[in-house]
Amino acid sequence: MISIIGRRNSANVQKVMWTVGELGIEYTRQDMGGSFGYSDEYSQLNPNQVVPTIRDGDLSLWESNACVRYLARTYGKGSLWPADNRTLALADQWMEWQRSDISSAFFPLFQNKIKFSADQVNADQMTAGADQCARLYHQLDQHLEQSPYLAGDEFTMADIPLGTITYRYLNLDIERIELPHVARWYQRLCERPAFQYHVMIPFGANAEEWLQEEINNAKIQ
Ligand SMILES: N[C@@H](CCC(=O)N[C@@H](CS)C(=O)NCC(=O)O)C(=O)O
Repeated sequence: MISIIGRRNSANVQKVMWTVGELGIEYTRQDMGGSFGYSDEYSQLNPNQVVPTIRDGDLSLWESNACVRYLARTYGKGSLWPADNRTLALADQWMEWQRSDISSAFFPLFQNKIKFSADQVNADQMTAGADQCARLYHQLDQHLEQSPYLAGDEFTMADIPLGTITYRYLNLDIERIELPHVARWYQRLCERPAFQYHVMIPFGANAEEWLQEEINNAKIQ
């Protein structure tokens, strides 16, 4: 039984939840972070004061993409974890790109648009994030013109981190450039029950609604 610790409305937690959902692994999830705060016991497991952390037997692991890789490699060889090294390397590349480029562009956009109260909003930061996302998603769109999934013809772990952020990006009330190939890939993700259940959950339109959704999702497995 895998234990996942982190609030259900965290994108980094959702990556891990989606992964266990795809793999059909038994799990329990415990609320932590955000309005739930951090227990002393959790801080011993993860000194970064962020979520998620997972536990599998006596292993305790943090960093969401490392958790996705661990679960895919341990429980999904030949499916989420590609069997050949070339596909594996490409999967890794897109996961790194999500963690570095996409994350640093999207985070300020999402924080300012949804999570910050009016007096905290930094309009310049939000515009810069939106411009950066447009540039990166255009690049992603060009890649997905050639390839149905990020690492090739099949769905792999690579699609999970970027798919999770893309749900949020495409559902933000902002102007976006046309992304026909991203849209087709995203539509395929939307057909997956584990994506629907763990990722496609409302996140509200402002700080108050965000918090309400966090509370609404408490205890849901
Ligand atoms: N690099 C870390 C980042 C984790 C992270 O920043 N998580 C956010 C939620 S998405 C968090 O814990 N924020 C503080 C909180 O929720 O209390 C990872 O990928 O796991």
